[in-house]
Amino acid sequence: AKAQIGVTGLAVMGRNLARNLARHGHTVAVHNRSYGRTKELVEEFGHEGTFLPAETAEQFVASLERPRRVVIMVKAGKATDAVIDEFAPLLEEGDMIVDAGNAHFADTRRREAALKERGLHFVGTGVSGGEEGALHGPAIMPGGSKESYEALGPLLEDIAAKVDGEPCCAHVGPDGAGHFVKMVHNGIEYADMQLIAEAYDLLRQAGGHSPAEIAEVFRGWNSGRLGSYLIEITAEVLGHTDAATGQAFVDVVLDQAQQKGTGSWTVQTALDLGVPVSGIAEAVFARALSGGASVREAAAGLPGPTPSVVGGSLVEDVEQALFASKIVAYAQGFQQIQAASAEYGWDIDPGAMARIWRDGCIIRAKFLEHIRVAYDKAPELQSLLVDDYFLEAVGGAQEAWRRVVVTAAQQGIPAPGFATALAYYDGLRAKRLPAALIQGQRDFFGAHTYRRTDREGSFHVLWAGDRSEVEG
Ligand code: NBP
Repeated sequence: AKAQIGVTGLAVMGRNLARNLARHGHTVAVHNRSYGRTKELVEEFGHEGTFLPAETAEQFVASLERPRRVVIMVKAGKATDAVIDEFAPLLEEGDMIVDAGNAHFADTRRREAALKERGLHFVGTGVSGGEEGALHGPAIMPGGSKESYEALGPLLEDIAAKVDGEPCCAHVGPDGAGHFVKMVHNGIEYADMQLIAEAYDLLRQAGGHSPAEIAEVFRGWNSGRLGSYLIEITAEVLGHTDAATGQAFVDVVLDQAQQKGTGSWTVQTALDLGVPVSGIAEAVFARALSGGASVREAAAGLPGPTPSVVGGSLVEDVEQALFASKIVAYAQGFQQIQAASAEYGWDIDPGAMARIWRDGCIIRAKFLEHIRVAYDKAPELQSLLVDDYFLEAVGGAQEAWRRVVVTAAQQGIPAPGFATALAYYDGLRAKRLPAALIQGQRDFFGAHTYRRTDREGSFHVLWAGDRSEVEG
């Protein structure tokens, strides 16, 4: 018998994805550049289902039923191109290459266009949830043609995470749409983690609570509207004690956050699209700031207040600030998805994205259900912030949110995520912005012209002359 699907690239992700497929009763062809990993997989997990191990690309391709479905799970970048170059000549019209790695969506667009010319479907697919997700049910975000989804979708939906029986997998849109949405997912993940870290820092420094106490606070929050995987694991990390020193684990970890790049991609792409994803950007910059060891050391003597313990309703206020800032970060991320969808003609359904992120992925959270409902009610929603549920939540949180940002500033505790989210909120709701003055400055030094509030057209003031207004 032939295999319904094949996986090439059997490091942690590929191996677990292949096992997940086999555990669901599919016959899976498996291949890896070096045969050792293939052998290991079959020896260790062969009993879990039917694997067809292949030593060469030719054997692998020959063991697949048609149309062939080849999943590539290798290191994103050059390795992906190398594998495509190796397999494409062996495939026939109508076959599918599925790139399940973390590719940049622009690479996916390029690869899709090239393979289409050869009659092959190229499906750039976002897979979220890390190794555990790949094995037990990830969130899956496939791009590519509708036709390819007909042949591939049922298999992917089968192995995806489920919420009330609904799979966390949906066709996102053509060419690079799947990888784009996965990228924004990761960007939102950066923002979410930064906000949680700021909440911890405020409770620690301004609240005077110990990591163990804060772990309890997070546990409580996890059973409320903030309920999510990231809040849950935060409580676990904060509650952990370092075995070697007996200290709180969080106190022995070097405070320099690393990154693999998808957060930066999100921000770079947002800049190109002109979408203000300030929450994600601050999160990426905050990691960069933390990693700048030498400049931090040089600046350690800069004057500032010494944080002192503030009483009152700090814990409740921080919960409100965290929820409101999180809503802003998601609103910005969804706006970026909608902008790209319009730019590239992807026709992405934002409600479906919220639906498939409800489980399997790192940002899985209770509140995604509200996002799904909001977009199902109004697919053309201008911003999540104007949906009834979110408007009420943010409106109700804003006083506490402002108190938290003020406290952070007064105490000298950096809270860039909370502060930028609040500034975005106030910017959006402003009746008049000082952008009018910026237009005046631009007209002054560069004759860039401006539009008026009271009539159509563009205008310019003869600044160097008699300062009369002319049509621009
Ligand atoms: P890695 O990203 O560590 O890649 C290792 C795999 O790539 C091995 O199978 C290796 O083969 C293969 N490979 C390389 Br490297 N260069 C190759 C080449 N020139 N030709 C053929 N094969 C090559 O594996 P991973 O951590 O399992 O991640 C796989 C993909 O999934 C990546 O794109 C990653 O970004 C993405 N992803 C990872 C996670 C996660 O939590 N780890 C989550 C979501 C997505 P070899 O065995 O012969 O060296």
